[in-house]
Amino acid sequence: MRFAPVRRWKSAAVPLKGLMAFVLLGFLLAACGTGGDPVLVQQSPTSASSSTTTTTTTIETIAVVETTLPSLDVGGFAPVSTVPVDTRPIVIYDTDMGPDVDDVLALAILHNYAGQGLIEIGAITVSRNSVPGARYADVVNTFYGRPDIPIGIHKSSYVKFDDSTLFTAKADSWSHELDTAGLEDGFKVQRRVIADALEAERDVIVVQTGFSGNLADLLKSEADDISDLNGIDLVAEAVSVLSIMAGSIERNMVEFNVERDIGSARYLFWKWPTKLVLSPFELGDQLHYPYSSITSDYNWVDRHPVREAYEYKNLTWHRQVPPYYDMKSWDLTSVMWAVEQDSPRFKISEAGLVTVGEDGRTAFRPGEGNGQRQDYVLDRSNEYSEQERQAIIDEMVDLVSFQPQPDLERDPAPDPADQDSE
Ligand SMILES: [Ca+2]
Repeated sequence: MRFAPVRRWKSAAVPLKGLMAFVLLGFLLAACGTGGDPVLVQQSPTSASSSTTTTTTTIETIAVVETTLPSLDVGGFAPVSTVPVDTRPIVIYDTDMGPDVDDVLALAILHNYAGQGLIEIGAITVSRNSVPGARYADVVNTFYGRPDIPIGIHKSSYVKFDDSTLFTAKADSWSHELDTAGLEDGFKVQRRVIADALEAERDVIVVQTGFSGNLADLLKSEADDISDLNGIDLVAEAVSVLSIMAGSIERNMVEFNVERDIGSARYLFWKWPTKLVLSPFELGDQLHYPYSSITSDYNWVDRHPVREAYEYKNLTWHRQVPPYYDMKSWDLTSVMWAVEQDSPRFKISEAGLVTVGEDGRTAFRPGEGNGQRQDYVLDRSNEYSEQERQAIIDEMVDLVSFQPQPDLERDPAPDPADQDSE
């Protein structure tokens, strides 16, 4: 809600009414899901053409519906971007997907941004050797109508979690299709997405909200059949920024994402060649996604992968409101900053350098650089007023829980056979 898209994106040339209708159609279709199956938010021109009247705007890749769709509350969201599809930044989301639930909410936000036309989700790479983690990412992608997003995992990871104890175990209960036997190493998936983007002259943004194994392997990678460039050169050529949730600046602690794979984190922070923006532990720690939103904002569909992940387990480190909790929103901050870079919502430090010590402790050295890049830190929450902090939380809630208006919620789901009679 209430943010200005990144400045490099041109302002809207398509009538707002049509744009809003396009957004609304997607969520109308989402509301038409059946029973307990995942619903699909169709975004393609093909899906838009299911309406009786369609008009193709000057943006040839977006078909805008000019019908009398019910009015939906779109909160304070920006209208759909008119940035042509083939020039939108491509986001690679690298996530541990499982040990904590903020990754799921962060992924939902990416789908919201993609639905607004602000970005394209290029790939999801799981920074654990976890098929269930990959599957839950695919569940979320399928739920939001993007079942074909490439997914990779960190096969050589030594980070161990028992997925049977995590929400990722729930992936079995969702209908989705993922070639688990064919899952590739995350760095290879990343190489392919970046190489394709480079050829197409498109910007890539990388968001990391887990461990650093995939990105360290990417930087160590050599030229191959995917690209003639090694990993560092490939990143330097095509990736504008790494937005990363990791580390602690204010506290004398080793943050979880770093602690589980210190070697990879040290390599990443040593070698990453382009701009890096760090969301430290302290920021998300003070931004609590309200559990009351989970119980009230997701009931427009029988099953919602965000709600189910959130409620799967009582995670004690989040506990605010028993028996569940207001979730500390670490990973959401890095996703939001990655796409809303010019928004005044987040305060950002002066340029400097983030380093990771042998013990995993992170430090920020203002004014320094490593000859290749300079880093920035999203300011800690104690530098925000209560009003500013609440504004971020409100935006998080809007971004994650985007939904049809109550009049649609009350309507029974249409018979799927009717939808096929277009
Ligand atoms: Ca995470």
